[in-house]
Amino acid sequence: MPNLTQALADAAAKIERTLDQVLSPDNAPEPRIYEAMRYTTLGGGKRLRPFLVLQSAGLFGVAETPALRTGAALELIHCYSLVHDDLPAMDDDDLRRGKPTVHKEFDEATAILAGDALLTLAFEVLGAPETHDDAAVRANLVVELAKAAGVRGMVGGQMIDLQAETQTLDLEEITQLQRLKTGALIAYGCQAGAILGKASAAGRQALLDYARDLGLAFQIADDLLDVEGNAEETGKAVGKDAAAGKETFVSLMGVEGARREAGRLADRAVSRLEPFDERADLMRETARFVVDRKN
Ligand code: GRG
Repeated sequence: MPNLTQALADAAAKIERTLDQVLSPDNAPEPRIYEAMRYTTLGGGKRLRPFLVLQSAGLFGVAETPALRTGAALELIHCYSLVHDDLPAMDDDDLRRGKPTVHKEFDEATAILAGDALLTLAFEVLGAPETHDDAAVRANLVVELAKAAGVRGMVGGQMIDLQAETQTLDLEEITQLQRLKTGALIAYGCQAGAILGKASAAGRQALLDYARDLGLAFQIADDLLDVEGNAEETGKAVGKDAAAGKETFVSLMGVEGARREAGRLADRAVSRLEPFDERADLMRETARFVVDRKN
């Protein structure tokens, strides 16, 4: 069985090449916007979301190019969200993936435009015939990504998060917030392979159930890193939630309680993959990885 660390590194290298291709500045009207898009997208990040696309695609025998292009589109959306989240009007962060954030390296207006351009490029990539020869599959990929990234997904979760600065949320509300803000893109990564491979409804549902637990476990680990991690390892500022007085899984459950809950969710995520054979082993390992990660 391939080792997860090696598999993540191999997938990241392939995704890097695909992102480099789709971010090629050929015929760019203005090089600066491409510089900012490439600065924020290339050469960093765990590439966990595209990894999930590649793994779920592997369960259904999907060819490499469709999986890589779908994974790259998802990573473009993730990168856009990080650029906008780091802006002064949102989280106001200076450090991301171990280097200055886009508005620090370039300027605020360029960061807004680079985020907008990454968001729209994602849909251009998915809609192109190279992504899948069946137009219905491409349409499904586009619609599901729009839902995951938009008001019923990540953007909706971010809005609740902004409001949480002035009101106290309970565990149920935090769970709902995080299912949208972080969980929706992770869920897209897990179901993308099923869409590409025209899988049965049952296969797609099993992956969505896995993703629901994985996404929450991932977010609890993120909250733990904000308390216990350091900027050197995480590549971003830590201690921000407590400084902002925000409720998180850790503030509500305590460090030990949060760690236990992340472990429980990871175990349940693994059990959701029961219908799949050993081709799902790396997804099983991924559930452990997201709770044990240091960045
Ligand atoms: C601005 C529309 C809009 C949304 C922002 C995702 C998000 C919503 C903000 C990011 C803030 C944040 C730190 C969220 C916690 C979970 C998360 C998305 C962490 C970063 O993802 P990783 O750990 O990062 O996969 P890398 O750099 O490895 O890709």
